Parts: sequence; structure tokens; C-alpha cells
Amino acid sequence: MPHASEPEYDHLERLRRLLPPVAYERLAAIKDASLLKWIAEMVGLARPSSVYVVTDSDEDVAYVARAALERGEELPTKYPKHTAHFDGPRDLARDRKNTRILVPGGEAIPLLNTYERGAGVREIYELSRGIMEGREMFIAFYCFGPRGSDFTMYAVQLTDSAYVIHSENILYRNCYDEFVKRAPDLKYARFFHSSGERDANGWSKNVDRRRIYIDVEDGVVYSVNTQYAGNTVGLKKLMLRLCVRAGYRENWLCEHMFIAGVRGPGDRITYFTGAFPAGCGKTATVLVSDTVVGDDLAIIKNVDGVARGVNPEVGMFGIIDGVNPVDDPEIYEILTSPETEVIFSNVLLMDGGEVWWRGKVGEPGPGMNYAGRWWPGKRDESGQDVLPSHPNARFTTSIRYLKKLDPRIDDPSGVPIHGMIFGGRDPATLPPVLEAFDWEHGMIAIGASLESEKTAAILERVGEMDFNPFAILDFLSISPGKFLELHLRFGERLSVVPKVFGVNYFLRDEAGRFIAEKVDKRVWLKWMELRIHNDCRAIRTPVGYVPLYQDLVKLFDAHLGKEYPEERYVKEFSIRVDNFVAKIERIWGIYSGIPDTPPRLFEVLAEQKRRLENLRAAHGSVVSPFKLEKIESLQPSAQG
Ligand code: SPV
Ligand code: MN
Repeated sequence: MPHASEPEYDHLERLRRLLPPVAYERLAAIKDASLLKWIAEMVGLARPSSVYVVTDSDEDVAYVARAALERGEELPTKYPKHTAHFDGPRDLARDRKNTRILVPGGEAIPLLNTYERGAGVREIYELSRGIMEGREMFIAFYCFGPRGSDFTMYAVQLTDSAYVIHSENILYRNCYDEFVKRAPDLKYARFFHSSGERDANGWSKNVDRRRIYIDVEDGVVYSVNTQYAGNTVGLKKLMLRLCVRAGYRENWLCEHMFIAGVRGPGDRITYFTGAFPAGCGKTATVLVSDTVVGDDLAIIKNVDGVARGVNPEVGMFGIIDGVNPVDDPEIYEILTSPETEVIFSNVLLMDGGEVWWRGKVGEPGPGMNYAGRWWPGKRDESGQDVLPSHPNARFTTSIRYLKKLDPRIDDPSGVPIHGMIFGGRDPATLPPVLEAFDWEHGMIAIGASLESEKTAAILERVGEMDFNPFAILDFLSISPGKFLELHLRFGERLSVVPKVFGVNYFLRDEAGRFIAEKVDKRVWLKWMELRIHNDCRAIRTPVGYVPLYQDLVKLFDAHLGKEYPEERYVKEFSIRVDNFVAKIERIWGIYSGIPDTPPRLFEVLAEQKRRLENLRAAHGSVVSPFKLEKIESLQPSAQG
């Protein structure tokens, strides 16, 4: 915590004593006393043996990548620009339990993990005393957004991990120069990270003392005794929490959403955002769209009545499990090209330097993986097969390698957002695509009501639904009620209001088989694109608008060269009334326990339930879209 009363001079003096001359000069060029005080304090606390200040130069970027290899945080593979990193068997994912929002008084926030701020900071300081002894601390500066943009936020990362900085150098724009130019007028977030002691494998030893504490008041995040990027890379999910708070205060949206362009008639490009919980088709949707702005995060602001969005990142930290040359040709090519820079995490690194993950062509052979030495047939103590590559294995690479990269990725004014998509894994209720009646209905009945099926890992819970509003529950720093209120408020002030859609790629038939094929996403995107421009009609149902059969027939033919059988349409777009009513009751129950939920949520859900019950009384529990087409008037297109 900065000591506001000490004169600046003392801190420069202290830094001069603590740092090597080059590091000192680079920091002293940033005329921001409170930043320098904080750095001096953290260096004094963690006691690194040396400090390296990373500027934006190629030499510095190369130094970090080399350091990651030399210090065993990354291992070489058969291509010089590809490396492999292992987090260790107990550090393979985000740690929900030990990730806490620090708030004064430890005030409870519904569905969030909060902790008393003072106690949290004290605990971190205890854990961090001397934690970097014998190691080098890196200090690096980043833009969270395009240069020179009103959307952009700034951040300083302190860490003893070259892997973390190497990742950030790929995922974000280095911005030391902005700090030099604009201090002390630049506002920025601060991240302090240490892997803590590492064992012979390079894994963090003290994961029982892993803590990720987010001090939202001060804009500081502390992360210790962990390496997994979701816990350590400051500008990813840690920044997201700070950004959500800033947006709430200032009336803009910070979202766990991709941004992608879809081409429509006359070559127009229409931009969509998409929010999906992990493993529900987010990346796949990005990759079947026509241009890519971002794959994970979005900052959206009201600019003259138009919702405009930027991707704050320039890289991808994507799930690699299952990536294969048939379904994911573009990513596969990036991951197997010797020309690209890639950090593979928690894949199998075979003897001889080849990497393998599920989906990679060829068989896995002996090597190193997330649990140590691996060989075909290896079992753990309980007799279970040890997977060669972990299900949460990831790749870190630049988004600029994508052939479909949108040229506006660096545009300081972002792109206009005309559609917002929410998607979950839902076996039995939601149709493949559904359009909300309006912004408020979409935000409440689709975004705030987002759920996703629990995975098959816990057998008896298959089919149960996980509540994940806006696909951001894990990354919220304010109550889900307040987050919804922000969206309602945001929409009211727009003059061009994006259309809101729900998608579901996981609807199953009676035999439990997925009904849709993977490629069908492209048709749903094209339909949404037409709807935004009023270029096709739609059928009004109690839950929103669904496509007309003849429009889908045309789109399947034009974009996939496929037939679209009538019976599939009926299976996919019939309204399953009972399931929808059950969903409303679940969502109602959850928000009943969230005191700051906007009252409109209950009204909108009640209206929807009433419409569903009326439909059921007249036409039964499952109502075909052909029937709905007859009983409900069609929503006209602009052409009539
Ligand atoms: C996600 O889980 O949504 C991710 C990976 O993008 S992590 O960085 O771990 O959050
Ligand atoms: Mn994500």
C-alpha cells in the first residue's frame, strides 16, 4: 500500500539502492511517484535477487522468451519457436476456492467469494515475504486494448515467472512507452505474482498456499504459489474483474465475449459478440464466422448511441484438447507450423521434441506431461489410465496468425456491435437459435438466464444445469443482480440497439444423440445476420423468434450445400414448453436469493411463463414451429 506522505525522492533513492542501474533508469523514466513507491515496496517485500524491466524492444521480448527456457519454466520442442510449459498436477486450472474479491469489511456479495480486504492483504504480504529470493523479478507494462483508444486500460505486471511475461508478451500489447509518455496521468491496474518455490519439475511446490486475491478498491491483484495462466496472467481473468467494476461505475460493459464479423448480402460485415461458458462452442463459433476481432474478452461502450466493441487482447489462450485437422484446420495449421510462436501448456512433450494432444495426428509416445514422466499404458495409484495430454491443456499464440483476422483489430474506435449471442450446453430445452423480443427480454431471459449442462465427470449429475449468467460468473466482481442492472441501463441509452440471440449446439434427440452437426453453426450465424438487417421474417413464439423453415432450407443450401429435412426442423425448433417452464423456475429461484436483482427480471420471466402456460393449455407440451407459424402472426421483414 503506497505511503502517500513520503516525498518522491525517498522512493527514487530506495529504488536506486534496490535495483540494477538499467532497471532503475527505465523505471525512473516513468514519472509516477505512486507507481514507483509501490514497486519499491513490492521489491522490498519479495526480495528478488535482481529486477528486469521489460520495455517494448525486441531485445527485451527475446530476453524473456530465452529466460523461460533457461530457467526450465518452458521446455524446448522440435521447433525453436514452440515451447512446452507444465503447471504441475495440482495446478491445472483456475482455483475458485482461493480466488477472492477483497472488500472492506468482507461484505458478502451473492455467488461471489469475498474476503475482508485488510486481512487478505496482510495474508498476501505474509506469504510474499522473501518469496522471490534468489530469483529475478520482471516488471512489464501493457495496454489492455488498442493504442490510443478511449477503450484501453493499462496494467503493470510484477512477477518472478518468465512464462507469465512470455505469455503476456504474446497475448497483449507491450506499452512501456505509453507509461513513459503519459505518467502520471495514466490510470492502470497492478498485478503482483510469484510462482513461489518450485520443485525439480518446475512446478509450484506450495499450492496449498495458493492465493489469488483481487483488491478491487485499490486496483491490485495478488497471485502467489501458482502458475496456471488463468490464475497468474494478470491481464486475462484477473483484469476482467477490475474491468467489470470500472464498467459498472462508468456505464460500459466489460465482457467475457468474443467479437466476430459475419458476412451478409452485398458483402456487408455485421459484428457480433458471443458469450459462452468454457466448452460450449465459443472458439468454434469464432472460427466459423467470417472475420475475427477477438476470441475471449470485449470492452463495449456507447459511442454516440452505438454500442462499439474492442478486443483488449491480441492473442489466444485456447483449449487444445480435441483440436484436429478436420474440424479445426486453421488452428491446427497454426499449432503445427514451425513459423508460429506457440507456448503449449500441459500437453504431452514426447522424447524427441514432438508435442501431442488429443486430436493431433499420430500416436502419443513416451515423454513428459502434466503429471511427470508418461508412457503408453501409464496408470495412476488408483489404477486409472493417465491421459497423455490434459483436458485443460492449452495453446498460447498470437491472434494475428488467423487468416480471418479482422483488419479493424487495432482500430482505436472499435467495431459497431449489432448482435449479441449467448450460448450454453443444453440437451433438452433451447432451440439451436432464438432471437429475443428486444434488448430487455434478451438480457433477462437469455443473458442473465444462461445455464450450461454439467459435464459427464460426475455421473449422477449429468443433465443438471450450472447457472452462469452472461458466461461470466467466475469473473464477476459485483453481484449478478448489479451486472444485469448495468446491462439494462446500457441498453436504454443506445439509439442503435443490438439484437440479442441465444444459441445451443447441444440439443439431443430421444436417443441422446446430438441433432445438429458441428458445421450448422454457420447457418445460425447467417440467419442472425439477416435478422439484424430485417432481411427475413421469423416466427413469434412465447420465448422469442425462431426461423422459418423455408429460410433455413435456403441457408443450408447456400452455405453448406446441404439439405435441411423438415423433420429435423421440427425436432430442433419445437417449443418444449415443460422444459422452458422448469428453466424459468430454476432461474427465478436463483435470483430470488440475490437481493439487488432488478425487479424487471421477475416481471419478464413471469410474462414468459404465462405465455408458455397459455400455449400449453391450447396446444400441448411440445409445439411444432409449423403450428406456431399458423397461430402467431409472423414478424414482418423490412420488405414486408
Ligand atoms: C476460460 O476458462 O474462460 C478461459 C481460460 O478462457 S482461463 O484463463 O483459465 O479463464
Ligand atoms: Mn475465457
